[in-house]
Amino acid sequence: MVDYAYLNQMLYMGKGAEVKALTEAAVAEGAPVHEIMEHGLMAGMAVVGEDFKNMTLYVPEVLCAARAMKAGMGVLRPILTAHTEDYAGTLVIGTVEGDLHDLGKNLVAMMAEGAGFKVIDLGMDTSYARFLAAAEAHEADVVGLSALLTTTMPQMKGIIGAFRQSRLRQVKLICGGAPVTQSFAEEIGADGYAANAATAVELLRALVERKGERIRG
Ligand code: B1M
Repeated sequence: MVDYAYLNQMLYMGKGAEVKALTEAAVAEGAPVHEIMEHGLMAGMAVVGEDFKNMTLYVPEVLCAARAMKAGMGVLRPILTAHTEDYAGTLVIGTVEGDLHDLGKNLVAMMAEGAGFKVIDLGMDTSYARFLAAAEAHEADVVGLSALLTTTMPQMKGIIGAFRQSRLRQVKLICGGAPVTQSFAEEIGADGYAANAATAVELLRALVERKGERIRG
């Protein structure tokens, strides 16, 4: 049986090699990928977040924990992103300017890829100009914005405004990240909000389906 408490602890301690090995072992045992992600990796990171907030952990330790989480996510990536069908649509995704948090965005990107989307990942600290250029170059159906800081959330409003004033005004824009809410998304004129990676994929599917209906109709 997978010892998720131990995996949580290794992630908390920033032990990347151990997290990788434990994640591989969990996969080999046949544990569901979403269970490993939630109970093994995200649960460990949730404790890091709590202790960071309470100032019993500091940036260097949090960085190590984030690296360890990436080591585990690297094991799950090929499983989450495997798909055989044609592309369901094109998603351009990034963390907004000034924000260096990318784990949640990476997870959304991986799950979208696994759901059959072509994903163009712009990384973190992404300016509105890069979002616009990538959406145009890749003919994006949806642009996904991630923010983890209350101070970078306003960037989302600026990016949506820039899209609406450009010739890409039809592109759907969705947002997410821990401090983002449905009401904030509505307030800034986003086409959708998702609280986690699984609901982000549902939202993406619904948005491209609606676009297909409009084109057919
Ligand atoms: Co930072 N950090 N951090 N941090 N960090 C938070 C966000 C914070 C809440 C910690 C705390 O105080 N409890 C706090 C923000 C407070 C606030 O704004 N109110 C904070 C702070 C203050 C900071 C710094 C300012 C600290 C400092 O320097 N003094 C600094 C800022 C740097 C910057 O961005 N300019 C900073 C730095 C860092 C690290 C670099 C050390 C590291 C990031 C490493 C990395 O990402 N590569 C880090 C981390 C790891 C965290 C916490 C601990 C964990 C975030 C995380 O990765 N969670 C975080 C605490 C927390 O969130 N509780 C914290 C796991 C991830 C899978 O979840 O990202 O929420 P999450 O993604 C979820 C959903 O939100 C959603 O789906 C994902 C999967 O379910 N989602 C989307 C995300 N994006 C989406 C997009 C969508 C849809 C859904 O559509 C497009």
